[in-house]
Amino acid sequence: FLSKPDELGVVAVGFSGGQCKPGVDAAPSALISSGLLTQLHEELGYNLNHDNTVHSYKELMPQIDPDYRGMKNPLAVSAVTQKLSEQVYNQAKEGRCVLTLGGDHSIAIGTISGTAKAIRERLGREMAVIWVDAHADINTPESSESGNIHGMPVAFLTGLATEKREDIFGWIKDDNKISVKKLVYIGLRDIDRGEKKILRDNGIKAFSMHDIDRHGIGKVMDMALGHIGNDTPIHLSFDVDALDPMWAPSTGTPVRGGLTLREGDFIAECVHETGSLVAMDLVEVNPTLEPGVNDIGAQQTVRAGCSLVRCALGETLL
Ligand code: HAR
Ligand code: MN
Ligand code: MN
Ligand code: MN
Repeated sequence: FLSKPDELGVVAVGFSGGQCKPGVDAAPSALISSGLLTQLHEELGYNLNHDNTVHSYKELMPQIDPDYRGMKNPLAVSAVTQKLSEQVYNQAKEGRCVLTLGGDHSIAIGTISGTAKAIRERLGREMAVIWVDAHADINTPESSESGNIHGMPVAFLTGLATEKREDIFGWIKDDNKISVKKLVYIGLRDIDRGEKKILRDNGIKAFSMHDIDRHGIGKVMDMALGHIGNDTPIHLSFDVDALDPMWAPSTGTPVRGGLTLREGDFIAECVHETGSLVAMDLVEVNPTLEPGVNDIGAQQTVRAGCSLVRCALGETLL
């Protein structure tokens, strides 16, 4: 194992400023209320390092936050992810695997930048990122049509987007970044034209739903992990919208034709089996959307999210 096998860092991030729909900030509390942390402790035996706080970072929110290079809420997203980066770094540098419960996917700017730096210092290694998502989230501020920063985290983390202003992601230094060569996507099916060009021009490894249909999820995981290479530290960033809306309807931008719950769990299990998982994000659960009768859609999505996390942390080991 590249992290202490029985220790887990937990960071709960109730943040929704990377996109426009309220509610995704309520996900950490919903996941925790449904018993996720208790299960990780009592059933999987982890010693949890958690401050028992769902961070909303209200103290970091600016009074006014005008669009900048087309980005919405740039100061807030930058300030929150900078603080989160430090929290995740502090957990990872102790040798703990770090679980972050989001929040929208902009928070990956904080989590990945924090783990990347800690892993460089602790292991002298560059880590890989497995990004499981319907979307590539690799827009630059200029290529983005929405201005929502949750569609841009990968661009800032790989250095494909840069900004000098320290208060708008200029705090992301080289040791916080990841290489496009060590990035692998799984589950893509809704990619903007500008993003397709970025993926092509940079030769980024991506397994779309088409690839999963063609080869099956088993072969796709062999290829994805083969691309990363043995013994490479892995940060798994899991957007619940990678799952088909049949399994995870309560998310801000659902896209039909996605992963089954079993395929999602299988991805997480395969990453666990490598022994190289150093961090996981679970993002974009929005328990206030698709409430339906008795909140069935929200409950289903929360349950799916809990299952993905347990699988990545070793639940199905025989
Ligand atoms: N690509 C679109 C954009 O940049 C939509 C992104 C939707 N993103 C997420 N994260 N839900 O994966 O705005
Ligand atoms: Mn916390
Ligand atoms: Mn995403
Ligand atoms: Mn997505």
